[in-house]
Amino acid sequence: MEQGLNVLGFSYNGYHFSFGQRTYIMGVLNVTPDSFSDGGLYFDLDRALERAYSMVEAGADIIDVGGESTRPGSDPVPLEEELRRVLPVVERLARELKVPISVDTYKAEVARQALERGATMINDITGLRADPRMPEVVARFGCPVVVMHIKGTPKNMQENPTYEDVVAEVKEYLLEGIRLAVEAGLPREKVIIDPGIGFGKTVDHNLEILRRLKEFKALGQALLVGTSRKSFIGKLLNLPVNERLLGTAATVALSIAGGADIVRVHDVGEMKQVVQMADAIVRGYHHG
Ligand code: 8Y7
Repeated sequence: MEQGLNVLGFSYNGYHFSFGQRTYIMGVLNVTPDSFSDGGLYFDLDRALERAYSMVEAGADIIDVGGESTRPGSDPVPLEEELRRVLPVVERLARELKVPISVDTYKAEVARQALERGATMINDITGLRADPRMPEVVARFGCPVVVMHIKGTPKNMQENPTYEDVVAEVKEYLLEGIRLAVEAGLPREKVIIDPGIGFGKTVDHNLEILRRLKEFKALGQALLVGTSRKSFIGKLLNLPVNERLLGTAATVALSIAGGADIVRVHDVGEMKQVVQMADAIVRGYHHG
């Protein structure tokens, strides 16, 4: 079935989501120490807020706040530290911004406290597997949740990932994540699925997922894709992380052609142009 004839809609926390009409842009807001010059003893709240405001100005529909780096090889962050990084930012942004706040966490306690402070969405890179309490938390609030596929952990995921059929295995994992959420009582339409580009995948796995993206749409859920500046682009183009804008643009355009409903990006202003063009071509949607 054509996208756009099949609109997935719901409201939560005063925000309405209507997937299928146009592509939503999720802007990345890292609140990890390496993002800041002071080495992490003290987070510059105002700098994080500035960055969020500028992404909204540039066209972000959602701001994704994350307190743990999940780059390959990175270590987990203790609960207390993650709460300390994330909660003040969430509280201020939820009060001051006119777009919904997503919280990138796999810890149920972080999710619970962030949702109490006004967050609208939870982005779980483990697809509800890391913390057995996560399904009940998102179900109790009735908030949208991103169920992402990962093979392994951020620490070890890039150590020789193998699949018989990467799309089949990722789909199975996402189906189980949907089941966990629905079983806990969350309405199915609030589960957003994500194949987890770069999370336990080789360059060829990532390319095959993007090539076969439409197969994920068959699960009937809204679809998020995060390719922004990722290492598969760097490896293909032989470019460092600060020179991957055009490579990212190509993946964003093709993700939308493949049925993505949300794209998670760092360079919001630039990708807004890509999204507008792709939405006009793919969906016949003209951004205002
Ligand atoms: C993704 C993500 C990251 C992604 C979702 C990076 C937190 C790595 N990537 N969440 N997070 N999807 N849902 O390079 O692809 O931004 S972190």
